[in-house]
Amino acid sequence: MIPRIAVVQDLSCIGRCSLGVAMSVLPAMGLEVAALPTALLSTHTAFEGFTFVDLSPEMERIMAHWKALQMRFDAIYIGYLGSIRLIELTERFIDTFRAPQTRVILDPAFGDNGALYAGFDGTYVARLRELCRHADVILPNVTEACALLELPWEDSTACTQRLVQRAWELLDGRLRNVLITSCRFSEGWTGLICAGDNGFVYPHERVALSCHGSGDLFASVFAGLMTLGRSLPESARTAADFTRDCIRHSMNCPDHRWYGVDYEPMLGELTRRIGEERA
Ligand code: PXL
Repeated sequence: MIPRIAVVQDLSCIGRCSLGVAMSVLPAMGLEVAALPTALLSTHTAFEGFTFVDLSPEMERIMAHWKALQMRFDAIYIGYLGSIRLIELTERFIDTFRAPQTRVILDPAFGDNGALYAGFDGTYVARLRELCRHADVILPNVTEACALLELPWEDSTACTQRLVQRAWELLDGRLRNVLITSCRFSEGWTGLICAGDNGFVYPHERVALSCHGSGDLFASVFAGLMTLGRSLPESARTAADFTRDCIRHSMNCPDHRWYGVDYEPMLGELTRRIGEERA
């Protein structure tokens, strides 16, 4: 049986992020995607003049239909939502479709580099903190983890150190693991810290390139591996290595900053790596 993963996030028509990434990466990993778009945008919100339509009315209709069909999901992967109403509906989605074995993976996706994305404020972050309690694992980057914990953000090892000490405070409700991405370790080293059950640290070499959408690529690969039954540390390391390799690949392309990571030539490699691990 091919595992089925529900993906709840926006569709940005340009800029390689969110559903666009999930719908190409997850099938390459052997998963069936049930796509639930939360919003439709002309581009992601870092482009000047983007259009945005909140799809919450349609999301309610889709959820009602899926409920009538008694749809079952092996995992639910949630990313960028876009409004308080969409957060509320996503909470309802989890309550309606979560079965005992369904893993719920949430990437808060509301900020980066010390700032919130366009259109978000403290009220949005506070409501999202509530949603985190309904997930098994959350994947904030350092900016998002600081905002969720109401800590000041800095691009520094001191900031990572503060998160190591405080991340456990987010473990509430069903939440068992907080996996923080783009942490700063010593000079030239970046990586992951994971608080919660079997916590760990995974430092790796920093690639000198900041690519929009790299968090979404990491989250898709991570969610896919978890759905395939891999352990959390293995899923995190494999997803981090793959994302880093794709960013390296993007070094040749001048458009990477806004148009996202050049991951397409690496999809075959992803399929191969997963097959090798399985063998
Ligand atoms: O990559 C995260 C993301 C997803 N979706 C939208 C975004 C962003 C980041 O800016 O704007 C619409």
